[in-house]
Amino acid sequence: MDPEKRLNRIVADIQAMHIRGAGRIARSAILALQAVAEGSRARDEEAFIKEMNSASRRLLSTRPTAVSLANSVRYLMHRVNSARREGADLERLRSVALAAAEDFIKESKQAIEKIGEIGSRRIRSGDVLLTHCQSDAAAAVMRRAWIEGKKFSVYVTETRPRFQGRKTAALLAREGIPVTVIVDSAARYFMNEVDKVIVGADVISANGALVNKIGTASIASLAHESRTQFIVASETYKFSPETAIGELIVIEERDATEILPKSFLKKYPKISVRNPSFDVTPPEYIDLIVTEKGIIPPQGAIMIIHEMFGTIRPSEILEYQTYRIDEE
Ligand code: RI2
Repeated sequence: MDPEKRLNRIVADIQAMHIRGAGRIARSAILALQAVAEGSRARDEEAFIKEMNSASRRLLSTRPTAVSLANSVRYLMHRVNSARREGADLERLRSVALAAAEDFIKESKQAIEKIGEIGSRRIRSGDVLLTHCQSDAAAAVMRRAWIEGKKFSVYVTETRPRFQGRKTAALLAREGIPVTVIVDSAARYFMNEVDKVIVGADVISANGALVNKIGTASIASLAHESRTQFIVASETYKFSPETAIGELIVIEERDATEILPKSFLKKYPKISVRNPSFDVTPPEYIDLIVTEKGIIPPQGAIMIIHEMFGTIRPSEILEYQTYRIDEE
């Protein structure tokens, strides 16, 4: 497919949530940049970087909260920009971009495997789990534990308004795991039966707070109240470096029609709707974060951020932030 078309398609699919899940979004953005690098007709290095920057901006504007997306773009563009600073020519820049894309995709898939391996050690036979939304990282933990022969069952919330919980339920059921679907508001009703809550992450901030699908924070507070362990499964590229330099995470608000049908909204034009996609779970409610580098308490988030982004200059962190780029 023509690289421009490929980019447009991926941008549209991320926006419409045909491609969704923080990890998948990041990998798709990388595939789009890979297509742009491969098909670039730039005649010199500056034109190539300009083209890549412009594709990055389009991708970054799709889902404002997804730090995974910004970090994947940063990962690739940091390598391209560093090569340029070292004097790489056009063909070298292209090959650096392609190699970075390949590495990111390989490493992000390995990270999920590793999270499964590490996280499954925290699951015991007889456990009753509860999960919210759909997360590849959280699913990897449950799948791995099940394959290892642990017997447990899972409550899955529907996850309004887009019902990603149905997908999680189907996925776990296909593995043979006993699954019970509940409405989001039934979490309190069942929490006393639950031993562990396990969810994925869209963002982990520098203070260890979790930004995840709307409803996660209420579930975490219920878990806290009933002394139920709350586990987050997150690849380290969902950790937000900008929060370490004082920036706040932008919470995406989506269309009212995700909640109410168009006809209803038309009939009652005075009714307003708010539809934030994510909420923030404070670190006090989180027992542990399972990453591919090991298990950390939420207070360890800042160390991961320093380890990962210590080599990236603050200007590069800000360069690939959605709202700054949109301002141009
Ligand atoms: P993985 C999703 O966001 C959910 O909030 C989920 O917990 C998170 O991404 C992480 O997903 P959305 O794209 O990367 O449905 O673990 O808004 O698959």
